[in-house]
Amino acid sequence: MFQKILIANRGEIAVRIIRACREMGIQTVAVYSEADREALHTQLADEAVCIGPAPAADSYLDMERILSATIAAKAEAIHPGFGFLSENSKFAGMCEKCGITFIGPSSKVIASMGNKAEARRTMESAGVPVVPGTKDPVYTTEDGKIQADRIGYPVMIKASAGGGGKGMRAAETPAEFEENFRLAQLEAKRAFGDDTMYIEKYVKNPRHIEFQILADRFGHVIQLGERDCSIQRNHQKILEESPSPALSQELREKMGATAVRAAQAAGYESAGTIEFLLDKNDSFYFMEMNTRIQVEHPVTEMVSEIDLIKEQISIAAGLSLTIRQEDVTLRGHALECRVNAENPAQHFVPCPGRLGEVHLPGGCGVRIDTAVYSGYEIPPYYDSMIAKVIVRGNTRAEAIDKMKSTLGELILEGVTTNVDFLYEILNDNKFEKGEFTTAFIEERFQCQD
Ligand code: MV4
Repeated sequence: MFQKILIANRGEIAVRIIRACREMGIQTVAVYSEADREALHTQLADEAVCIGPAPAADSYLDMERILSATIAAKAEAIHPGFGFLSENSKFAGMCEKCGITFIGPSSKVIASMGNKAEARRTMESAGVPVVPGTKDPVYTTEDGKIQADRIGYPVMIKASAGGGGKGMRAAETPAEFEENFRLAQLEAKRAFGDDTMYIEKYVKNPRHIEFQILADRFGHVIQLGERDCSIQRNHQKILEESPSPALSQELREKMGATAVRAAQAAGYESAGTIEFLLDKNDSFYFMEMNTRIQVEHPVTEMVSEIDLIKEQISIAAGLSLTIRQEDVTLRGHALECRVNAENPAQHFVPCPGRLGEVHLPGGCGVRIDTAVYSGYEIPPYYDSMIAKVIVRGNTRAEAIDKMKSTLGELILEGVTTNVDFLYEILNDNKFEKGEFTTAFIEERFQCQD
């Protein structure tokens, strides 16, 4: 096992990783920006290294500085968490060259799943269902138009280098195609320096269902059930749950087996997620594979009682998975609410600032993943998510009630948060019935901008 790991992240996920390392007897090195001197991860780690100024580009995204800190501290591995460098194949490759273990899949697998058109091809070849669409890259409006006519409208225009909804635009009719293709391609060129596009049939108001995977280097691949992440706004998830209220046991098993096949086709190692769209007829399609630990991983931990960060670290250390598929038992129902320092009344504008009194709830089946404390100043440079409230109940109804009670006990003085907005979701009739799609927030609140 590793003796020392550097955590190339901040906030609640850095704290989460420090805790897992401590339980495993692994020493931890935090890295922090000048804005994070007082941050909890900086204080909780065994060692802490300042890696630069507040803007992420000069600190948490600075690959050389992070590698230097790793070598100087004599850490053997880097845990990238999510966001920042977690899906950066160049960084993973640099770690490989330096003899540092990147806790995640190989740089090659990150690159091949990061190219969404290539991932789509890999999955299609492995018999994993994909949305009808293009096989070859599309570079021009003219070619795109021919492909869209063949697929049939409406279509979705996507950037190969995109993902998570970036560089993506729908075209409902041929008349809309040219402009939307040009806009999506321009966005892709600007954001990724890559204007390779692909086109798919548009799936109307799908549900977002993702399966948690664990895979070791010996070819063992298991799945830990699904998370329903349909409650989102502008591709930012707000509330996640497991199991999905939309799946029958039969469909769950079919999708789970497909997710395992998808991970095998990718040659995957580490914790990862297979994202599917599910349409109203219960047809499901591979969308993307996320090669990182995800924000919403605690939802799976609550129903599986498996510590995904510990498993991810063990796998990276070269250990064989000790959990077999038949050992995985998913019990009860878990919900996660993302608490953001933002103002829903002002287009969800971020509201950083100094917290006053903070009270974090507790109780049976209640988990709070956060890095804030009374008097902590939320810096304006990073994500506005300040806490994840996760609950587990024996039933979905119990989990919803528990979430309401828990949010009711949460005190975060000094900043505006989305907690009241979360209540509105939890109190919604359609949500309570489990009848929602990715269009839920837009339809219910008319707040997509
Ligand atoms: C789609 C789609 C409809 N049809 N692809 C957005 C994120 C990315 N992972 C895939 N996304 C979508 N791809 C086709 N062919 C609708 C979405 C989509 C979506 C997907 C998951 C969760 C929320 C979403 C919100 C809007 C659109």
